Amino acid sequence: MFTEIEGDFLSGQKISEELGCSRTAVWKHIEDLRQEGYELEAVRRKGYRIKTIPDKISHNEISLGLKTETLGRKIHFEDSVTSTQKIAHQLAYDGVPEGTLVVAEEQTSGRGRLSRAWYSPKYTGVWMSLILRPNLPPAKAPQLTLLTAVAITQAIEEVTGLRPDIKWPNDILINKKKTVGILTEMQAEADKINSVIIGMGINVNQSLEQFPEELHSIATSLSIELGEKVNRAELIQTILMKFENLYQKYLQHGFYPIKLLWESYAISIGKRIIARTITGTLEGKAKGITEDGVLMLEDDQEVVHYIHSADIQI
Ligand code: BT5
Repeated sequence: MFTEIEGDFLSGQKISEELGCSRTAVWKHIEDLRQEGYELEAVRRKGYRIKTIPDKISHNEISLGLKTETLGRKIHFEDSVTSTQKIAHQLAYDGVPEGTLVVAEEQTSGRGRLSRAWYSPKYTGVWMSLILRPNLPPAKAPQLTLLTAVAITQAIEEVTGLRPDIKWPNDILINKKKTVGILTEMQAEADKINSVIIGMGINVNQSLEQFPEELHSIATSLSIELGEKVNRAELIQTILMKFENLYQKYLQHGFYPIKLLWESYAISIGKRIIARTITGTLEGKAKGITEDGVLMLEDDQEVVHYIHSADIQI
């Protein structure tokens, strides 16, 4: 209906008559459209008007002009999935080549670490999983989370000019609010990685109202911070370029060059932090990361603890 009237107001009464539903149902439909990325203006006595339609991306937009050698050379592009991780796990198991990328416009059960939910509304973010097949022992996989954080940070800087901070191990923050979450999983044998599946969730064009209430004080998107919309396809291409560059460096020279870059973006090093691990809570100064990407925390008794996985409060 809205497409027929091109930018004019449509009254709630008219919508309910034409669709044959109640005014409450109309309101519900309007909310659904908002959730889908439509920006609607509501004016008393006039009704509703569409201000902007959702900005969709396509497989072609990502792959045309992509200059990488291996990353993203095969893309599985989906409109709606439960989780790109789930699809990527199956593809990895089926033997797809390194660099295969799964991208979705929406995830209905996006997930974070420890099965937490990752909120992934339609047409607003970058929700993707990259499959790698490095010839490395499983203990090295956490380094790839840090490498990913550097690649995404560099890409955000290049595309938006914003200056993100990395919070160990898997968050990227802008103005102290979470903008990106990374989830690294793998399929491995005792001493050999078969595949690493790197999930990347980036809040790009959500407005604050598009976040659920409980995330308002802790999350943000690139467009909120920048004050304008960001081209998601361009961001994906730039991430893949930066990633490939760092990954080649990493495979040739090891983690050290990546560690230096990571440290230049890290927010918590040298500061007092609280680390919540599955075995308990530790408080002290973040001294840095080891050559393997493990966090070193010095407590008030000057004992250094090596932390492999935790939620960090700064
Ligand atoms: C993460 O977990 O930060 C990893 C998120 C990885 C998401 C990507 S999207 C593509 C791929 N497919 C998936 O299914 N997942 C990956 P964690 O550190 O556990 O943080 C999870 C917490 O972040 C939640 O408990 C919320 O508090 C918060 N959160 C959820 N959705 C968010 C969002 N969109 N933006 C910011 N914070 C969010």
